[in-house]
Amino acid sequence: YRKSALSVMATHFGRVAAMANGRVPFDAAAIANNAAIAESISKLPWAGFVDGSGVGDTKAKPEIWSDNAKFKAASEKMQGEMTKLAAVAKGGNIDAIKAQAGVTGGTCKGCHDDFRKE
Ligand code: ASC
Repeated sequence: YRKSALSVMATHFGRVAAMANGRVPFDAAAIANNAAIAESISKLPWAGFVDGSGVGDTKAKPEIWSDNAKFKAASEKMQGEMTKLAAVAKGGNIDAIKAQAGVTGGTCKGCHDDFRKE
């Protein structure tokens, strides 16, 4: 469940990032739609990090459970920045979207650096 939710979120955030980076032509409606979906999905993965589920085919590091307050804080930071991205995306200002997409992507990376195995 958590892998699926993170994968769907990454797909929709990736569509925003691709337009913010200029790899895909800017489309205001598509960027707002994808950012809104990424924001919704950002709330979902966390219920999947059940105690004892850090075994088997997973990149989840044990620190998710041993330092759970830090993990929770990192996940909440990302959700907050995803909410800001959805709001900015609605506004349609490409420079503001670019800036916020960078901040939001940084919160994805920050959590991966600490809590995801290579
Ligand atoms: C993505 C994605 C991530 C983040 C990260 C940002 O599109 O799937 O995990 O952005 O690469 O640094």
